Amino acid sequence: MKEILAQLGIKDHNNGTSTGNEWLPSNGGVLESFSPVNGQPIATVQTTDAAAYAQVVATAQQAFLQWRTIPAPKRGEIVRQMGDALRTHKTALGKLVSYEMGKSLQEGYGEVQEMIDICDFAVGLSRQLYGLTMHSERPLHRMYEQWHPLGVVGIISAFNFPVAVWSWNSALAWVCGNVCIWKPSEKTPLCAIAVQNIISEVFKNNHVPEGVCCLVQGGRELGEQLAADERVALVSATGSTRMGKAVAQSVAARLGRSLLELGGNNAIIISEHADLGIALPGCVFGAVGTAGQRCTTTRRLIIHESVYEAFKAKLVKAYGQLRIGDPLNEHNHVGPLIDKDAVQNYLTAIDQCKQQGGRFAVEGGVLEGAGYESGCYVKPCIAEVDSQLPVVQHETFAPILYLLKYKTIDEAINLQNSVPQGLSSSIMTLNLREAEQFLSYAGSDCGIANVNIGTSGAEIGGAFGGEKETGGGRESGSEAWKAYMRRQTNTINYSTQLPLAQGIKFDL
Ligand code: UN1
Repeated sequence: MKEILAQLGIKDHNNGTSTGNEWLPSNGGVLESFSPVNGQPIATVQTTDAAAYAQVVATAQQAFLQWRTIPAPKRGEIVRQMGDALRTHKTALGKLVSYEMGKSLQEGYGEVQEMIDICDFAVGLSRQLYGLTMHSERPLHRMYEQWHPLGVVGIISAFNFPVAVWSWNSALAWVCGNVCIWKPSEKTPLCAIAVQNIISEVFKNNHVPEGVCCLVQGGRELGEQLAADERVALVSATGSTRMGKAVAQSVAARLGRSLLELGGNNAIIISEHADLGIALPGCVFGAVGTAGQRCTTTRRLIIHESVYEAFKAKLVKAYGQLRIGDPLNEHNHVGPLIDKDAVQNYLTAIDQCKQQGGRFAVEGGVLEGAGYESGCYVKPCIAEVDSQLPVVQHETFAPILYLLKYKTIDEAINLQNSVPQGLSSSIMTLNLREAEQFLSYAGSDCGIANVNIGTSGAEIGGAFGGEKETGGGRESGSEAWKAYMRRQTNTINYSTQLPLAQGIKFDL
């Protein structure tokens, strides 16, 4: 790992604040990053103090005035080079993601691949920031709309996707003409430094001014500062619903814009018409991948009563074959949770589930002994519940899967929707009628609804996000770019008269 850290420009003690190429001195507190893989400290990061924060925001504001003058396709060309730089560093960065966050190496590489994919998407987008033209009701008038950049975009990202979620936001924000200030999770500060080192090189080669690509590091207070800062036009925040509500209130109080991507409580309906052969890997990967720490993780299976016992047996068998251990060893399926607090939350949820009447088909527990010294490795577990108990309504960021039984498709859809969150959902069925019902206005209430694939692992081409407590934001593909721009309606009169709309007469 030492070699990888050196390759990515990470030292034992790092400055955490950057305006691009420059790293600013700061007297903020120190974050120490520990790897959940082995519990060892990796390196420290100096957090951003008030003076450094002030300098970052002022530099970003200044940079915006220049960056917005660069034509969008030219900004896209810089983002294209960013994708190439990420291709070059994919292995090293993927390994660091795996080591600092604890996800499997394959998923670490997959995360960097998502960054590359969104760069490619953004390059094309840079020539497609389309506005509509309208027919005016007045003669010799023309109406159209333009999309202009917003200014400074603040990006608050979570530990579970320490680099990809930032890139979904920043790649789009940049081609749209904005400048970005990134506050990564305080649990994965080194991944952010590595990315800053990779990206700033590209920006330097293209003579981009300081301030387009900024990094600040710190805890909750720093996030609150960004949210409350009226100079930050848009705050895009990914994380818990608790955090999202605080950000939303603070941004709304100043009538700023927020884009929220918060908790999920994702379910897969396993119909009696399902192909159980494909349902099984979809459910198991969804539930245990990233050790249950994706916002798209499968947390509930809603299974038709006629296939319930058979499918449960398949799940129990598959869980028995899971290899839990060092995520950098490609042989393992499941790595550690991020830290001991997460382990505590997992244990608390298991206790609550038992108290509320849940029965465990696969028992949980914390692993001990050789290879598990960090204390962060837990057993993915499966609980059978008769109804959506309070613990089932809540998102526990850990590999706990709840099984529910249903009789009719209406009942299944109702169960799927009867939680506060609304991110991702799936149905496993070969029956066209129920698949279409699930996708209809009367079906899933989530931002993502799939048929015959699981709830996690969304591609970047679609808009990513969800409803209700998930926050309503959409990131990544489709028309998500519009959240990073302001729409301006333009009416141009090329006549010799001044007719008023709505037929109003105003003769002088
Ligand atoms: C997240 O967990 O915050 O759909 C993002 C997925 C990934 C992204 C998850 N592409 O599982």
